[in-house]
Amino acid sequence: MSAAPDATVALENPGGVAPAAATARVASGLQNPRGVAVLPDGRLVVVEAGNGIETTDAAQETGRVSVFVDLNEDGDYDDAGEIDPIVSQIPSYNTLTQFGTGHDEVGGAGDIVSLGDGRMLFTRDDPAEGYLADGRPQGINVVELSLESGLGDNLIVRNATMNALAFDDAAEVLYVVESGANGPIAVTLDGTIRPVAEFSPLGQGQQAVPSGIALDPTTGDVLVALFSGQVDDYFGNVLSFWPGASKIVRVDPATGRYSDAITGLTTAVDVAVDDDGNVFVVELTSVWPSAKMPRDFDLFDPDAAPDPGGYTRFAGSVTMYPAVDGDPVVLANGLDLPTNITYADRALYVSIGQGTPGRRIIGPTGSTFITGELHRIELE
Ligand SMILES: [Ca+2]
Ligand SMILES: [Ca+2]
Ligand SMILES: [Ca+2]
Repeated sequence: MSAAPDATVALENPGGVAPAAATARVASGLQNPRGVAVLPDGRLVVVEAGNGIETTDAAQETGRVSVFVDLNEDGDYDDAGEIDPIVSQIPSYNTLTQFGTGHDEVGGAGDIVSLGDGRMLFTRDDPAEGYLADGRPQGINVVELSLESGLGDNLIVRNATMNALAFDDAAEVLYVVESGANGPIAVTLDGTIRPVAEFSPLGQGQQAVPSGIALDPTTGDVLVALFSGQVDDYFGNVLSFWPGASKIVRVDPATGRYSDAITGLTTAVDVAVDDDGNVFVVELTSVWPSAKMPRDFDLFDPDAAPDPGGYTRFAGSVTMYPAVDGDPVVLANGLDLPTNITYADRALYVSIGQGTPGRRIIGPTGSTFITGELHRIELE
């Protein structure tokens, strides 16, 4: 596996070379789109974390899981009736107001996987839901969902936000990465949990926060995106990440042994693998962290200054790392804070636009607003 390209290459495309794949925006006006599952019949199931407004009125909650169908077959999901919510009113929150992270980052429902028979599993994250008798926060769970019977039971309840899921259909094992544990867990469909590995800290001693996970169908390995935890800079300021420290690790789930697969990344936030073992990495942004937001920033004030929200916007990318020899290929760049990637049937689905929907930001051509979008990258 080759080293990562220079981040400036991904951002600027020197020589005017266009990204090496056709990208189309297939849905817009979403509220923090996250995980995408592709059903056997080709329909998409898309999770939206919502708008981040914390409310005690369940009817006002904005997280949802929807089936996306291209009814008029024009290649997108923006036409009437093409987005059909199957679970709505899922709690949503903003990490800025909830935890003072300095980022305009919405939490709630997150990743989703299809089990291949109409059943799915997705993550929920509601810090306001309270605690179980044993002290665990009951709002952080993986829950079952079925096209036939709707929302099911919790498969597991955990202590910290679960960032991503991958499902091995042959073994019927779910792999989960959590922000509070620096390694994946394996979960059987009866809810039995086995820790798989625990990663060492990254290059500057920061936590190896896993943000994305995928199964390599050619080897049975699990690939994990390590985003980087907070780290001090030269001046003692706390940075959200350290450019170059982020990486993809390859884990053998049987032994827990792991090794670096792709290093030198800036903000690897999710990873996907195709049937030939080519690896696709989505980076949230390609440049140094922008200034953090004050915790009391009014995210819903239409007159507030156009703050990026802690991460430089319109600098995200998708890069392919060939399974066999070959240089990395930038497939898309200039994306506005992408968070998730899913591979299916020679296409990649990329979820874009983290932050408070409708909040004013500066885009490549001036003032604009945060909007959630789903992009599809066609592979050859
Ligand atoms: Ca359509
Ligand atoms: Ca359309
Ligand atoms: Ca993913």
